[in-house]
Amino acid sequence: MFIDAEPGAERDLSGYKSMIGKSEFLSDLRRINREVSDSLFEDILQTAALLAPENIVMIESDDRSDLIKGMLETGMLLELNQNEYPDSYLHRSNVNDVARSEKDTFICTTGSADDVGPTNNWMHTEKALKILTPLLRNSMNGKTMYVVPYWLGPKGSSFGDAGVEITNNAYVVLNLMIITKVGPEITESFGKKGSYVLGVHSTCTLDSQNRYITHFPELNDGKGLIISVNTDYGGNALLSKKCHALRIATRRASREGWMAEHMMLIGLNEPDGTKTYITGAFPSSSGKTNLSMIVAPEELKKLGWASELISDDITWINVVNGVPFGINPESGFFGVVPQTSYKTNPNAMKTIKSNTVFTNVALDSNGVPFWEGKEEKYPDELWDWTGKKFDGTGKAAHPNSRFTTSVRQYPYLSQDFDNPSGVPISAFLYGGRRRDLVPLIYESYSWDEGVLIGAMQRVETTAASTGQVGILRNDPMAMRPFTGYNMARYFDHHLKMGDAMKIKPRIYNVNWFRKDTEGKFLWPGYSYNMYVLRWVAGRVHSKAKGIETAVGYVPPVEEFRDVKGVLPKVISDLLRVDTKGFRSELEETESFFKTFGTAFPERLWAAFRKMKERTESF
Ligand code: SAT
Ligand code: MN
Repeated sequence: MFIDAEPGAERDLSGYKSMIGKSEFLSDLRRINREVSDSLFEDILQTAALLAPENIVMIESDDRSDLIKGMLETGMLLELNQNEYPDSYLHRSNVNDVARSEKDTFICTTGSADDVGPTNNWMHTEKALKILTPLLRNSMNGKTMYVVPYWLGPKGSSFGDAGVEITNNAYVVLNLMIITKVGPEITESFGKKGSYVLGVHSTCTLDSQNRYITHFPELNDGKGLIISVNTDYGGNALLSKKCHALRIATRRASREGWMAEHMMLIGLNEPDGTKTYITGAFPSSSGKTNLSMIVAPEELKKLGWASELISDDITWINVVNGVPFGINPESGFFGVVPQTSYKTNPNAMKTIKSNTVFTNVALDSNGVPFWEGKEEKYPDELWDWTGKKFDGTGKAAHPNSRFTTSVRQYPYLSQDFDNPSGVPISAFLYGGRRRDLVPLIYESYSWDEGVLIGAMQRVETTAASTGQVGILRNDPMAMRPFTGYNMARYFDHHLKMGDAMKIKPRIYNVNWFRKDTEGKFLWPGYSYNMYVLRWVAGRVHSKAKGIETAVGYVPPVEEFRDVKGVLPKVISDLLRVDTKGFRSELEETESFFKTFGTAFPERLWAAFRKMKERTESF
């Protein structure tokens, strides 16, 4: 077990034993894999001994109705207008707990800070457990302890993974029931996997001074243990998501030869029936979900261009016979609400019209949820995300307000979503919010330079994480907050994965967020990004031209000749590579890369020097 429940003290655990003993999931699991079932029984028992809950509830069905009923009774959920938003609810989180907290997020090992590198917080495992144990002890007194066994990935996929989250929080349970697979359908996959990541989450008192989101990749027999306390918010508390599917997964992936990435994944359909699978890594709240739900503009739709969704946030990539195949480990969205409208993202609007849990949005007098960007005007009467009457100052919905909805409600879900083998990926996009420098798109000259482009990403911070918004920071591959080990080794792993691929995805840098001198966006974005994807598909299938620049190939302006409403002059500005600007960008990047010391791969320095030389000769 991970922690000494009560050193020296003998507790009577028979009550807990009989509660756990009733679990059908455990008894079914026992038939498939006795060892895993016994070890899960023991983990639940020991966790209960430490947390001392009033009772234990196993989540072993995907029926959410009882849970929701209970949450409505306690006020944890408010029912929305059931005519407009059937089976949909609002949850208001604690006001001090509304976004991921990177400063409180730790990777803990028995080695040294070098294990996690300069972009992560590190703590020695023993020290962390010393801090956490007293916070956890008896923290579920009088509360229910929910146990949620979940499965990440398509059912039966050898690329999937099993996890168990133990939590006192029904909102966390409800979200897990949407964003992961739970219930009897997962028992077989779970048992066959033979191990699981264990997550323990306790609300405690929501004391922000004692908030910890800790990862122990070495514990739980090397499968990984996650402990999160004093927070109930999204990525801090839904441990399947960033904690398991990224931080724990990245480290395992580096050892086992696969990749866990903060990437959306779509299938692009061309008029001639060609399908091209494209991933895109963008920091939280930078348009990843919108891109994953893209609708072609009318002119392209008429011709037959369309997009289907596999993943909006996380993609796991395995190389099979030299070809990278991607799966979505998740089964639901936890997407940013503000600025979502029928204009910007009609598919999201359709998806969240029913069966949706909203977190921290505003509410009008008819019980209809509201957020900035939903409609032109504020409704006459509105209650803000904290439940106070909205007086027009500040934001009505929290900038990081979210929707949780099953992917099954998405109107254009790929038929390959459930394919246990995943889909073959042809292109990686890297991007983020950059008001200047980065052109609309360019293509790297090689895999290694593509890894460099990913590693070079400097983008503006967003409301998805606590702290200031709009600050430019290095966020390699949009993975700075989500890599569970030293990022220098993560870069090295990327380079090596390229070696394992016979057909390497082409790698692009994209930027939808360039602004003019008056601060207005130059590119309309959203559905217009389909023109950019069209060029990507053209490149993949050797149909589209590229013009050489210092940093890579850019599309000729003619590629965008049919774009309506954007002046050709603006397009050419958007595609211009500011060579001098990139030279200073590389200097900035160099100092960031140097923070990794000797762990930084020489091979990436070589790619860096090549690009730098080109910025001097172009
Ligand atoms: O809060 S989450 O980490 O789940 C969302 C995000 O920041 O991407
Ligand atoms: Mn994300």
